[in-house]
Amino acid sequence: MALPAPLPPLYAITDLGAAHGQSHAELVARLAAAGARLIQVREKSLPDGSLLPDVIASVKTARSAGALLIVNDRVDLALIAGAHGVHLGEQDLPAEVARGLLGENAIIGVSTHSPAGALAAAGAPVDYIALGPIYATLTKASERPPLGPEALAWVRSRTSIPLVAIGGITLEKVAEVRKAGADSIALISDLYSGGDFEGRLGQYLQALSKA
Ligand code: TZP
Ligand code: MG
Repeated sequence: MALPAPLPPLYAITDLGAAHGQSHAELVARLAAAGARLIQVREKSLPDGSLLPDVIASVKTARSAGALLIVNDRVDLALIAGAHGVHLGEQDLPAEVARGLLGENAIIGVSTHSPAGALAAAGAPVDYIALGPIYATLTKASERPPLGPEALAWVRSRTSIPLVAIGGITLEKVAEVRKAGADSIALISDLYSGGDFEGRLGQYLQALSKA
């Protein structure tokens, strides 16, 4: 499995809602230029056929910038585009099936929503586990209550698999989630909400270098 150790501490996720008409690939280029080394293309609305050229361009852009490009949900697009990997949720293909399609060198991550679920997922052929929401978030409409950093700590004390914290993370929470055992923090809303996401990303990288 081709995940670098340690996992890049910042996991930037694309959001076309914040992109003001830019494509995922344009966002990927700007995120990578600002220092992101692990980037996920997350697209919940566009159909596969419309998204494919953007994913192909995103992979090309990320590769030339030395960043890893992970595709959310869509294993087929990841395979066609030669992405570094996929991020799977409960509604997506099982990790075992994605592994069979993408091969041993692909990076496969999964979303989990409880400490027990995260621990169970560590038994699947995955390279990292995302756990969330850690804090309250508006990005993903869901009834799920925030798990708190203690959920990360619980999982961290029971498995050594790379852990990604997601959901409601802000700059002020970086030290807390890192202390709880997150190898990486995944960001959407707090990255884009201020308008200057490259500047915000720089602030995160600086905070992460100390946490
Ligand atoms: N899963 C749980 S929260 C979330 C996903 C994909 C979105 C990211 O959260 P935020 O609060 O926008 O950084
Ligand atoms: Mg999904």
